Amino acid sequence: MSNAFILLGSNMGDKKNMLSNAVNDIKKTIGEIITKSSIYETEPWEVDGFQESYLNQVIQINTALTAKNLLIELNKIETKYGRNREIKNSSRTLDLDILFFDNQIINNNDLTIPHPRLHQRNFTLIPLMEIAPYYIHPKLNKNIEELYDECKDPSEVILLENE
Ligand code: PH2
Ligand code: MG
Ligand code: MG
Repeated sequence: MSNAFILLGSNMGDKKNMLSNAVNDIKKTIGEIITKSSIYETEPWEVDGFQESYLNQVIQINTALTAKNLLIELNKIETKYGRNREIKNSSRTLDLDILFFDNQIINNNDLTIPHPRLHQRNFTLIPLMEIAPYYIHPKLNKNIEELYDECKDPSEVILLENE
């Protein structure tokens, strides 16, 4: 069994419903959900032109899949909810990114683990810090709290109530 952290994001349509449908699909096709962060409303980060705010959430899972097969299954769930990948960083119904996969370091064309930008973004660090503040980044050798303290991203991340 492997342990993985996944970032969920949505900024189109019924965003909150999208995240909960994705969590249910992950449970069915990928593995057990160990922990879920709250849902946060986050300012669009490094996108061109106007975009709606995002909802982001991080979950921790156990899975029997390899990292490569996990990516394939996550892509299927994104496609099921209408994700269209033509334009980089365009608005999306659902984005599922692998942040960590055990302590593996992977650098392939289609898969980089740990996620290469996770330490630069409040929208990832804040939900991750809620559920795993002392988890050590296997490449940077710092924990999530330390990475957040060093992160210079000024963008706003707001805890959604009733989560
Ligand atoms: N995802 C991106 C680009 N910008 N901004 C926020 N707030 N949340 C995201 O999930 C996000 C983003 C590319 O995947
Ligand atoms: Mg993605
Ligand atoms: Mg992404």
